[in-house]
Amino acid sequence: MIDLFENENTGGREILGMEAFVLKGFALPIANELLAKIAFIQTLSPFRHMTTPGGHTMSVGLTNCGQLGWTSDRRGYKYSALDPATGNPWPVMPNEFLELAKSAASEAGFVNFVPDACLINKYIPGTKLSLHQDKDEQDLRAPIVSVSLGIPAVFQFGGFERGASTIKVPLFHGDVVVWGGVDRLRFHGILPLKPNSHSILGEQRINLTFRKASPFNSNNFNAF
Ligand code: MD6
Ligand code: FE
Repeated sequence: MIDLFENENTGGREILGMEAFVLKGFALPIANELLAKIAFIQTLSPFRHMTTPGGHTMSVGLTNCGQLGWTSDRRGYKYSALDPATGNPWPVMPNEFLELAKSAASEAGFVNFVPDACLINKYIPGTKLSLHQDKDEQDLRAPIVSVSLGIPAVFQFGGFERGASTIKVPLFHGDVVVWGGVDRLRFHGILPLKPNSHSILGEQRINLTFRKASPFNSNNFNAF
């Protein structure tokens, strides 16, 4: 099926919580640049399906860029400076990525966000991401900035326990979710993607998730 309206609406914001927002279409002006950088990154660190500690193969394909990359295997989840598939450092985070993440964070009220990790997830129709909390980062005061590209997905946004009720939020090409503060540890996930096709990406959704994975360090402040 082809979407005539790939971006439901642009320019507004949707409030998901006290400190959680969808910035509609925020990344649209630079979406093509982001896609070009992703195409380059995957030549250095290809998308792969990681194994969860429970022994399942993730349906999401993933890679990373930045100083630290999120990885999973039978031993658990962790951030690592090296790509376990290549033994090399993860590709450098492009400046466009960094600037987008900083400006989206400040738009949502989080000043001084400097991500050191960008997880890049690839979905095809049928792919899902089960409800989870993002808690592998050491400085939970930093927000998370999540950029949706390609075909739409339904984001589930819940409470602080897995069983709590969730709201369902459609995310379109160019939408950016920013969340932190009191909402930082909410459970969330992506429902199985419906068959669809995007004019540029085809039958794919790519999600960029920016985090600050390293511990709090006062040297990170450069206000003076
Ligand atoms: C995704 N996102 O949108 C998966 N986590 O593909 C996440 O897991 C996520 O969008 C934390 C904050 C925002 C997110
Ligand atoms: Fe997450």
